[in-house]
Amino acid sequence: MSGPSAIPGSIAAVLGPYGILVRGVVSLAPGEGPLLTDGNHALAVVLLGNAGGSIWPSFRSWLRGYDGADPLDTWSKQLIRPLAEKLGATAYFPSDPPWQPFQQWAMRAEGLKPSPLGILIHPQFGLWHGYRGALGFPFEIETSVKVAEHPCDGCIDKPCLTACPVGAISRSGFDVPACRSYLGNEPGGKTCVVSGCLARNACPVGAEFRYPPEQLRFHMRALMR
Ligand code: B12
Ligand code: SF4
Ligand code: SF4
Repeated sequence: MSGPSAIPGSIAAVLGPYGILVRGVVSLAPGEGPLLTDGNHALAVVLLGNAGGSIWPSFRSWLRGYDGADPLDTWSKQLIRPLAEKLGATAYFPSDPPWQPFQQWAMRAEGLKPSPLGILIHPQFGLWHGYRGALGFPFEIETSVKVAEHPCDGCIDKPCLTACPVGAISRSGFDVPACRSYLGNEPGGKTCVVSGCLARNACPVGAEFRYPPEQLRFHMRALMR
C-alpha cells in the first residue's frame, strides 16, 4: 500500500516503538490549516501522542543521558523531526509558540470533548493522554472520525470538581495561580506533587491508564514551573 492513506501506518511503524501513537487525522479546508514550511496551508494534520504511560519507558531511558532544558519536548522533537523530513511533512509541537490548536484538532480528529479540568477526556484513556506533536501535509489523508461518547455526560457525582483542596478546579475553569501557590507554598501541596493532581486522580474513567508514579511527578514538576 502507498499514497496518502498509507501515511498514518508508516508513522505508527516508526514512532510506535517509542510509545508515540497516531492519535488521529484532522481534515482541513483550503486555507484553514497551519502553515507548512513552503508557506501553503496544510490540508491534513496527523496528531501524535501518548495514551497512558506509553511513552514513559522509552523517554525515561533517554532522560538518563540528558541534563538540558525541556526534556520531553526535546525527546519528542528528536524523534518526530527526522520523520517529518523523510515524509515531506511539517512538524508542529504543542509547547512551541505560536501555540497550535492541538485540543481543537483532537476534538475534530477523535471526537473528544473537554472535561471540567479543561483537558480533553478520552472514553478509554480518561484524562491520561496527551499530545507530543503533529505532522502537517499538503494533501488530504482519508480518515473516518468516530464520534466518541463523552464520559462526563454520564458522570453524576463529578468527583473531579470537589477533589482539589483549594478549589482550583471549578465549573468556571482552572485557577492556575491558586493551584501553583498551593503546590509551592502549602504543606498539603506536597501530596499533589508526589502523587499527582488530586482532581485528575479522582476521575474514575480510564483509571488503569493513570501515569506511573514517576511520570506523574515529572508532569507535576513541569506544572509548578
Ligand atoms: C498554556 C497551556 C497550559 C497552561 C495554562 C492552561 C490553562 N488552563 O489556562 C498551564 C501551564 C497552566 C497548563 C497546565 C496543564 N496542561 Co496545558 N497546555 C497549554 C498549551 C501549551 C496551550 C493551551 C492554549 O491556550 N490553547 C489555546 C489554543 C492555541 O488551542 P485550542 O486547541 O484552540 O484551544 C481550545 C481548546 O483548549 C478548547 N478547550 C479546551 N478545554 C476547554 C475547556 C472548556 C471548558 C472550554 C469551553 C474549551 C476548552 O478551547 C480552546 C479555545 O478554542 C497546550 C498545548 C496546545 N498547543 O494546545 C497544553 C495542553 C492543553 N496542556 C495539557 C496538559 C495535559 C496540561 C496539564 C494536565 C499538564 C500537567 N503538567 O499536569 C496541566 C493542567 C491543565 C488543567 N487542569 O487545565 C495537554 C492537554 C491534553 C488533553 N488531554 O487535552 C495539552 C494539549 C499539551 C499536550 N502536550 O498534550 N497548560
Ligand atoms: S470525574 Fe466525571 S466529570 Fe470529572 S472528568 Fe471524570 S468523568 Fe468527567
Ligand atoms: S494539582 Fe493539586 S492544587 Fe492543583 S488543581 Fe490539582 S488538586 Fe488542585
